[in-house]
Amino acid sequence: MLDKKIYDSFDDNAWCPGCGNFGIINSLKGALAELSLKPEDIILVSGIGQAAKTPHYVNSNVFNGLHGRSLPPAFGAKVANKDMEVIVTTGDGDMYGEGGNHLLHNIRRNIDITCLVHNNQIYGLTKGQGSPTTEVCQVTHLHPEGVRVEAFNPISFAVSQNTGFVARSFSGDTEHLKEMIKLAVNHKGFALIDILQPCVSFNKVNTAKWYKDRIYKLDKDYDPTNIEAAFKKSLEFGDDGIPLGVIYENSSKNSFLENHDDFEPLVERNWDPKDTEKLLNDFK
Ligand SMILES: Cc1ncc(C[n+]2csc(CCOP(=O)(O)OP(=O)(O)O)c2C)c(N)n1
Ligand code: SF4
Repeated sequence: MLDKKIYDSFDDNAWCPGCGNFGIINSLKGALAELSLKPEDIILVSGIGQAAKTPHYVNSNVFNGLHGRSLPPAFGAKVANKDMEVIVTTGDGDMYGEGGNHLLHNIRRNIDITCLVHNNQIYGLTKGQGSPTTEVCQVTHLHPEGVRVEAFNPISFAVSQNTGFVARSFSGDTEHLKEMIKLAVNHKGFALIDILQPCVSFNKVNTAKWYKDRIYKLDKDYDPTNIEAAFKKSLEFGDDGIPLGVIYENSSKNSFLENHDDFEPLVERNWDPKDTEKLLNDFK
């Protein structure tokens, strides 16, 4: 166990007082310290947004890239340095909106990355437009008559894609979040944590109280390895409750790097380079 002060950075913090990002960064540093990961052993990668500023405030290796593009450099960092602990820490707009395509394909690849999505159900940095997770009918600056499209359900999506590790936590429960981050980092393969986070300045609906009134922790006898039960659980989000914990886990899948450890063919190659020549000639 390390002292979590070693992750403190000297950058001035630009977050609003009361922002849920403070709880998330606190849990992240606590998890890294308890996992004894030194600043040089980790890289935090993000896109653009308030959440995406997290790497600025952590003493570690950092890559802060373009909006929606946190996963491509994270993928590159992991492939280039297998021993590096790669953690993406970014917003719901960044990951589920602009970055959605990268999320889908990195889940498929099962690259060993921990993906922390600070889900405040709004675009914070650009001052409160609806994000992919804003609920239908919610009024925002950009939708004065209410959002007219259904919200994206990241947990259902991730379970449906057989993502290796899928969890939900809350920025206001830093102990729970710290434990979820430790499990996600230790998971071999792609791990997603959707972290509910109040945006005190621009989301006046999903406040800390709104979340606290609805969240509950999964029972000890809940089985996260049952994909059908997990999918059913993933549909719970609203006034009847919002489950927190590991919703789905499949540890039996090979990670991307295991599948590319050597370049032995996965199936016997029944093809000769000369065949290409023949094929091209056939087209003439
Ligand atoms: C390609 C591109 N489109 C749009 C923007 C403008 N933009 C910057 S941050 C942002 C939204 C960020 O929202 P989210 O990822 O939810 O993070 P938050 O600020 O709420 O933490 C947008 C739309 C941009 N920088 N680049
Ligand atoms: S605008 Fe919202 S998300 Fe951004 S720092 Fe302020 S409270 Fe946090």
